[in-house]
Amino acid sequence: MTQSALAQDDAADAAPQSLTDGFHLLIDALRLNDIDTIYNVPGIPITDLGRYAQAQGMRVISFRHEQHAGYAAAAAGFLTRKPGVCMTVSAPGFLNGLTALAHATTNCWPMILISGSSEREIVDLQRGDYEEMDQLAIARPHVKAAYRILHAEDIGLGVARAVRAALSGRPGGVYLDVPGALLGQVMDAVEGEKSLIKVVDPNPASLPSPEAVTRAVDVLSNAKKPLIIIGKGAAYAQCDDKIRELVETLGFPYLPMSMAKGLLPDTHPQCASAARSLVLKQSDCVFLIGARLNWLLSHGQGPGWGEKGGKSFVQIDIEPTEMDSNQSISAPLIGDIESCATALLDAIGTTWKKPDESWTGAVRDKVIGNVEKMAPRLQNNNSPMDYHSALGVIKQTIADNPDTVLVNEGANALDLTRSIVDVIKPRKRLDVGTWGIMGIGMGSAVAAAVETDNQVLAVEGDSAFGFCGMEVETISRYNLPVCIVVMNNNGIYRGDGENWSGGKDPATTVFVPDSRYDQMMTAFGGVGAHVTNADELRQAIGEAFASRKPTLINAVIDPAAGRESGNIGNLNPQSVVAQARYPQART
Ligand code: ADP
Ligand code: TZD
Ligand code: MG
Repeated sequence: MTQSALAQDDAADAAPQSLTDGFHLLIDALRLNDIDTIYNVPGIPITDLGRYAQAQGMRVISFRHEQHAGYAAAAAGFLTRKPGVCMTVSAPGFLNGLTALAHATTNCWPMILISGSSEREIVDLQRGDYEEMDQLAIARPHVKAAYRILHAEDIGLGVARAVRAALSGRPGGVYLDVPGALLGQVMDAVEGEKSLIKVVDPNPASLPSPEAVTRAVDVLSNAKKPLIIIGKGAAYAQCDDKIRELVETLGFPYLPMSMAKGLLPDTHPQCASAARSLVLKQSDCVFLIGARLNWLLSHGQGPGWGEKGGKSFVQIDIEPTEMDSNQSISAPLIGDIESCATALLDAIGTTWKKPDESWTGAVRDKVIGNVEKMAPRLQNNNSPMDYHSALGVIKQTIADNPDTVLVNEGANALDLTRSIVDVIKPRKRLDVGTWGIMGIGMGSAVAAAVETDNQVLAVEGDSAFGFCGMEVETISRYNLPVCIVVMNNNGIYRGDGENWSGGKDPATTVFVPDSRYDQMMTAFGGVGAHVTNADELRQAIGEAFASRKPTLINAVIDPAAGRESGNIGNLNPQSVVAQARYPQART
């Protein structure tokens, strides 16, 4: 036996089996609540917490930056309906993780950020501790709940409160503050075990009232041109068969929001995605299922929504205060989606009269016409590619491999992928979410691979990828089946921007032209490919899927192919002064 092994043995003797500590209680409390994975970046005071968690059989995925560990935890929460857990060090690590925690809260996904922190007596007197910060106070405005645990015997309680807060009602982010000293606290092992709490029914069914159901059926049955909008709350709810039954029984055309794509296959005959403008404008009744009337739906108003006051709204949501947040909701159904859908189906029975063919047929004709119009654009083999030629290949890839999790971010790279690439199965699309964040890609890809073990295809704008690109090392290190396609158009929106002063600095929106992002993956032992046309792209993706090796494909896109801000250019502020001063600004 070596000297150090002997020393370890002595130490083990000195710590009898009858004791436990804060480290182990925290790990035991998480595991007791079915949390088996932690997304983390190590450092004081949580380095050993990660080691011990791994030693105890948890999956601990260490990232290069906390923001991406956090985005992974947020995506894991959406995919699994369990809180995704991210663990960070104090102050700067905590702040890096906080962006992702706020993102989880904004998207209504369950996540717990556990951050080590400095000691209260030093922080509260601002005596200047290592990475000192009042993290609890800073977290609070961005989360559903924030708790600090000071005593080992309260760890069970703290974790139980965090799990329940994250999952119950409208899900969201929870912050758990873990001062370093807590982890080293020792207590009796039997007492410690007794102090742990397994949360019972953290996500209880919430039934709509019978009056609310009757009212909703009344409004829906009076509609002549009804439309369903399905949001990512419905994807999160994991009652896919019930939602499909409801949509098919009602017989309304439906629009899936971005991350609700695939809940019913995008190829479903009632899917109206390719007739979006028509159905938003002409419908007379909109039935929202786990979708908010926020900016992504122009707040349910404006020219795209047809005549003012020309629509009634029915909405299912778990959160009562969501109602009337943008438009008057004639029939609110407050409850969980499964209970509401079940109650509606029971109420309408077998006598439901589907909407008139004059409406559903017109929508269907528009869909078929638009899909046919798009088809030839998706089949060109030009070099460099435009977005459409690259996405024609990706569309076929997903059609052939419907279990693939498609991760997607960028501007043009996002908007065009969303509208062109059909998703066939539920929860197979992860993207920028409610905030439209750049940089969620690699964290989401890691979470998708870790949580599902399915092949992941990340379609990334070159700018979007830049926010999280260092995590290709993480993907390589854990040997995850992730294929990244960087849509490389040399910049943000377009790669042909100019410096309007005529000076020597590059334009604010362009990057080093003809960069080779593929070499970032080969630097870490993964596979890199550089492709300039659709045939080469098809081959590179085929090889990545066959081998399941970490792969990065640098897909060369015409720098002039994109549009400013993709589909949301109208959100850019404009002024007459600027337009008079810069001729280039006139559009
Ligand atoms: P999208 O961006 O796809 O339109 P949002 O994130 O805006 O979707 O809306 C999701 C909505 O779903 C939120 O208002 C949330 O409260 C709600 N929600 C989440 N889970 C459930 C559930 N199980 N039952 C009912 N509503 C839910
Ligand atoms: N920072 C963060 C965190 N989120 C953002 N959404 C932005 C900045 C602003 N932004 C967008 O909204 S899209 C985008 C930025 C920087 C990048 C678009 O360029 P891209 O995609 O290369 O990713 P395309 O294909 O060139 O349009
Ligand atoms: Mg770009």
